[in-house]
Amino acid sequence: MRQAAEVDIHDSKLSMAYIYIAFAALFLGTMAGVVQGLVRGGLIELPYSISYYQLLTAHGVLLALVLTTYFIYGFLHAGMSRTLGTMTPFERRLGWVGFWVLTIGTLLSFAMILTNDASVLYTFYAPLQASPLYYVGLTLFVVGTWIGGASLLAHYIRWKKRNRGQITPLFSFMTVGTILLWYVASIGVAATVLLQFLPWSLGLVDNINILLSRTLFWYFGHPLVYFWLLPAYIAWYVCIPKIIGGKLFSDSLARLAFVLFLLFSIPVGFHHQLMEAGISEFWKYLQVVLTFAVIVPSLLTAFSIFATFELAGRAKGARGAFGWVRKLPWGDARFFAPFMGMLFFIPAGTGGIINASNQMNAVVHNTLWVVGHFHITVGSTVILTFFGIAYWLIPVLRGRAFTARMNKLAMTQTILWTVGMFFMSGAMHLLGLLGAPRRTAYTTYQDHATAAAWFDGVFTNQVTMALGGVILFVASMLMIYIVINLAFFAPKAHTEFPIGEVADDARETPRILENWKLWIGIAVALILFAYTIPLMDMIQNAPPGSPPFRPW
Ligand code: HAS
Ligand code: CU
Repeated sequence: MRQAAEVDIHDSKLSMAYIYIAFAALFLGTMAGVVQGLVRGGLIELPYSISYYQLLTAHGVLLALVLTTYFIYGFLHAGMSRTLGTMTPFERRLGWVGFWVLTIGTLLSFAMILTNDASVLYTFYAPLQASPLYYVGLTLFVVGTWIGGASLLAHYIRWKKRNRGQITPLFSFMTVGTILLWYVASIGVAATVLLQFLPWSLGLVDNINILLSRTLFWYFGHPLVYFWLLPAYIAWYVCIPKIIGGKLFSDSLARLAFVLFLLFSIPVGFHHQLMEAGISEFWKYLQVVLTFAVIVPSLLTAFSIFATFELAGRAKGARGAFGWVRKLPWGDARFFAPFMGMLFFIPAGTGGIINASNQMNAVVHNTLWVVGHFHITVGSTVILTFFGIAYWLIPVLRGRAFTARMNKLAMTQTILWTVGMFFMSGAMHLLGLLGAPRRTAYTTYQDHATAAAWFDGVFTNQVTMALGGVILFVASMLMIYIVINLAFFAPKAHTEFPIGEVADDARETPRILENWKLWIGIAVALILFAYTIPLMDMIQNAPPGSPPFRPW
C-alpha cells in the first residue's frame, strides 16, 4: 500500500518552485564567485566588458539574498504543511502570489546587474547609484516575501483557532518567530529604498542622506543574518534530533531562544557602523550591549544541541564523558553536513564577538576579515545546514529516495565544501588582519602582505583564497548534480520528513512563550529606545546630502 505523502502534493509544488530557484542561484552565484576569487587572487584578468564589481554584486545578491530567501520559503512552507496540515486554497494562492512577486522582483534586479546598471554590491551603499529599476526590483522582492509570510501566518492562525489551548508544534512556532522577525526588520530596508533611493535615482531629489540610508539599511541588515540563521536552527532543533535517533533536550529552551532573537536582533545595527562618524558614542555603546545580549540565544542553542547529542548517545548505551560522540551517525550526510555547519559556527560566532567589540572592530572593519566572517557564518553554518535539509526535503517533496550513492556524494560534497571554506576563509581572516581591504579588486596595495606571505605561510596568501574558491566551486557543482538527481532521477519512494520529539522528562512548555503580542511589544519598545534619538539627530542635523556616483 502506498503511504500518504508527508507533504500535500499541491503544497509540495509551491515549495519545489522556491527550491529550484534557490539552486539556480547557487549555480550562477558560485560561478561568479570562482571567477572573482581568481581575479582577487591576482591569477586572472577579466575580459574588458565585465567588471569585477558587477561580478561581485551578482555573487552577493544571488547567494546572500536569492539562494537564502528562496530556500527558506521553500523549507518553511513545506514544514508548516507537514506539521499543521495541508494549506487551504487561499493560503496556497497567497503563497504563489508571494512567489511570483518575489520572482519578478528578483529577475528585474538581476537584469539590471547583467546590464551593468547596478554594480553597487549587495549592500547598495549610497552614494553609489543604480538604475531606478534595480530599486523597484528590490521593493518587489521585499513585498513578495511579505505576501509569502502572510500565507505562513494565515496557516498558523487557522491552526491556532482550530486547536485552542494546545501548544503549537515547534516547527510552526519557530516559523512564526522567523517571519515576525523578518517583518519588523524589513521595514527598515523598505523605508530607505522607497523614501530615499527611489526618489533619488529617479532624479526627483538631487541628494541623499548617506548616514540615514546606512542606518536604515543596518537596522535591517543585522536581523537579516538571523533571518538566514533561524531556519537553520529550526532544522537543528526540530529535524536533527529525529535524524540522529534521539529527542530534543528541551522544548521551552528552544522556544525561549527564538523569542530572544525576536527581542534582541533588531536594535543592534550600529555594530556595523562602529567606525561611522555621526553617531554618538552612547548609542553605539548601547547597541553593542544589546549585541552581546543577542549572543545569548546562540549560546543556548549550542547548549541545547550538545545536550541533545549527548542524550541520544547515552540512550544508545554510550559510556564515559565523550562516548556518545561515537554514537552519532557520522556516515549520514543529513546529519554530517549540518554538523560541519555547527562546528564552523564556533569560530564564526567568536569572530562575530570580536567584530562587535569596538576597539577590535577598528582593526577588522572594511578588511577581508569581515568577508571571512560571513563566509563561515552564512556561507558555511547556514548553507551546509540547508544542504543537509535538501538531502531529505527534495526527496520528500518529489516522492523520491535519497539513495546510498547520493549519500556518498553528499558526504564528499560536505568534505569539499568544508576544506574549500577552511582555506578560503582562513586566508581571508588572516589577510584581513594584515590590512587587506574588502570590496576591492586585486590591487598592489596588498603587495607587501602577499610578498611576505609567500614565505609566511599558507594562510597569509591570496592564492590560497583563490584555491579555496576553486574547491568550493567544485563542491557547488557536485551539489547541483545531487539536487538534479534528487528532483528528477532518484527512484520513486516514500521519504520521511524528520520531526523530532521532546525528551520525556522535559517540563511542560510555559504558555507565555507563545504570547507574540507581548514579545512584539517589547521588541518595538527596545527598537524605539535604541533608534529614536539617533535617527532624529541624523534627520535634524543631517550631513550635507550627496549627489549620485557611478564609478563603473
Ligand atoms: Fe556577523 C558582519 C557580529 C553572527 C553574517 N556578519 C557580518 C556580515 C555578515 C554577517 C554577512 O559586530 C557582513 C555585512 C557586510 O557586508 O558588511 N555576527 C556578529 C555577532 C554574531 C554574528 C556578534 N553574522 C552572524 C551570523 C551571520 C552573520 C549568524 C549569518 C548567518 N557581524 C558582526 C559584526 C559585523 C558583522 C560586528 C560587522 C563587521 C564590520 O566591521 O563590518 C553572533 O550572532 C554570533 C553568536 C554565535 C555564537 C556561536 C554559538 C555556537 C553554536 C555552535 C554549536 C556547536 C555544536 C556542535 C552544538 C556565540 C551555536 C558541538 C558538538 C561537538 C561534538 C563539538
Ligand atoms: Cu550584525
